[in-house]
Amino acid sequence: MHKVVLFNPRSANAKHRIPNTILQVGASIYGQFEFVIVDGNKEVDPWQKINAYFATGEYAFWGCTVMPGPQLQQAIPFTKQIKTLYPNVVTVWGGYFASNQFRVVMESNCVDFIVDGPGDKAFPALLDALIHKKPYEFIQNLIWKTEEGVIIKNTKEALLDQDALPVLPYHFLDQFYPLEGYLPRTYLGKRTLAYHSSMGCPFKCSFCAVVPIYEARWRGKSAESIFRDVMFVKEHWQADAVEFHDNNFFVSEKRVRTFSELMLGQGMQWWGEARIDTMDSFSDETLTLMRDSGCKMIFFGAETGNDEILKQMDKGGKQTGKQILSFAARMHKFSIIPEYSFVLGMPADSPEQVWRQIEADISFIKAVKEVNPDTEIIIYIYSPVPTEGSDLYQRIQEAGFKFPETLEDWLLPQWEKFDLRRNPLTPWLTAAMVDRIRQFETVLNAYYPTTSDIKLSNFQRKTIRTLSAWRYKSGIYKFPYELKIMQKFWLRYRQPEWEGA
Ligand code: B12
Ligand code: SF4
Repeated sequence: MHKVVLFNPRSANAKHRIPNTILQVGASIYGQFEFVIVDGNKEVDPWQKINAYFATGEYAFWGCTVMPGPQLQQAIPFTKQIKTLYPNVVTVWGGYFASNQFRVVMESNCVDFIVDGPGDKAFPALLDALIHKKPYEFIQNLIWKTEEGVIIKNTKEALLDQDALPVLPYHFLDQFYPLEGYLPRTYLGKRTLAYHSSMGCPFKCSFCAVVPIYEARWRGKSAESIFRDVMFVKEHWQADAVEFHDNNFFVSEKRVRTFSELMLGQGMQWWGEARIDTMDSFSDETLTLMRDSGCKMIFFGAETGNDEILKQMDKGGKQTGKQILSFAARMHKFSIIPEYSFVLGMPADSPEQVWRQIEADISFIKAVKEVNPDTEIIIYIYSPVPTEGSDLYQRIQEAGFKFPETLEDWLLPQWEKFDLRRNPLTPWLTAAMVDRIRQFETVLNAYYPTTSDIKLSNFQRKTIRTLSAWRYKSGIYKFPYELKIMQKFWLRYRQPEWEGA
């Protein structure tokens, strides 16, 4: 028997979104190969279910998606266990961790194949080859190992026409886990749909995990297809808001305009991720249309106000500190909330220089809040991504940073925190620097409680703001215990690493 178990390891504590990765991988084999879906987010003990499937002897394939961080805590032990108990089962991994850390994954000997990038063609082709004993050695987007143990990375396929991909089998997923359980209440609406409308990104920021996989390529579904899918879920499961999980939803102004026109009057709020320089080139007319169609907030990688570092990050060369500030002010006019993410703690030539960069970014974030207090700020500590060949990667290696050398090491608590961009493990950052960044974040979140926190009353907002004012204004962020206590009980500012947007 040649059935497939598709697995989404646990990735969040609550408010689970539709597992779009597994859904799309499922779409690629739907109607061709029999498969089941196991979602670690929805199971108390997923192993029990997985083991029961394999114990029937009907299942020959294990397909697991893996992003860095907590997903590894199920992906690694379960895959190893399958290889031990069911050695004939073929194990296939895909996703950002599998692609970017392919050596360590293949050397673990528990993963037989990695689908490197989109699996829409590669996965059915691999299953077909293995079942019908055809050669798989030339399937594009595949990483495999020769009998001698040599790891081979096949060529990448051109990005497929996204409108020609099979439709997402929402009803099939619904048979395993009721779809309405994937439409959580968020600040956007009562039933929020997560949707992914494009693959890749046309840029090459040197710190970004998308670049090694997509190599500056991007292809999106048409506005009409997106609208069709959104309306399908609205009609069948009453979705009333949408989060676009694309790396870069706003690459094409034309696509955004058409989508916004289609969404007018639907009463659905929506959110997506964009670049500041791209969106700053959008016309006022487009921004107005976006707002009128329900676009409430947009996530931007602002990264830093330091032009020198922006250049190092290779943001495409167009984004500047000045533009980040003026764009925040521009968004204010259109009542679209910019959500700016900053990356603090980049490497520098000396510890003094690292400190100067951190302090400059803190002042810059305060300046952003000055021009548009509605701007939501997300602060990350820089966690390197292995973009081999980039100047930045060269620099972090020279500074003594090393990734784990075995798959098991990725399970250590310090690497899990690294993935969550909470504990950088980068040799140039001292504990005092990390504390300064985190303490500033605490004070900032208290002085400007986020608008997306739907549970906070006006009274609570005012109280916490008043209490934190002296710290925010004086720059004394040390030991903000009083704010921490209030935040623990009142504030639940968004933690995208666990909840998504
Ligand atoms: C939704 C999402 C989440 C959700 C969880 C999703 C889930 N699986 O349950 C939440 C919000 C919880 C989350 C958390 C995190 N995430 Co996340 N997440 C995403 C996001 C926005 C969308 C993923 C998605 O649905 N894609 C849609 C599908 C269709 O595309 P795809 O995943 O690429 O899948 C295709 C191929 O990769 C391949 N494929 C993938 N898996 C498999 C498996 C098999 C068997 C096969 C054959 C093929 C295959 O085929 C698919 C179809 O073509 C991506 C960014 C992005 N746009 O992809 C980031 C992203 C994957 N996350 C990322 C990160 C870093 C995290 C965090 C670790 C940290 C953080 N601060 O966000 C946390 C922690 C994760 C955890 N707790 O385990 C990074 C990974 C970067 C990296 N360094 O490798 C990304 C790329 C965002 C980014 N640009 O930084 N995330
Ligand atoms: S624009 Fe965003 S998604 Fe694209 S390469 Fe840069 S950081 Fe990555």
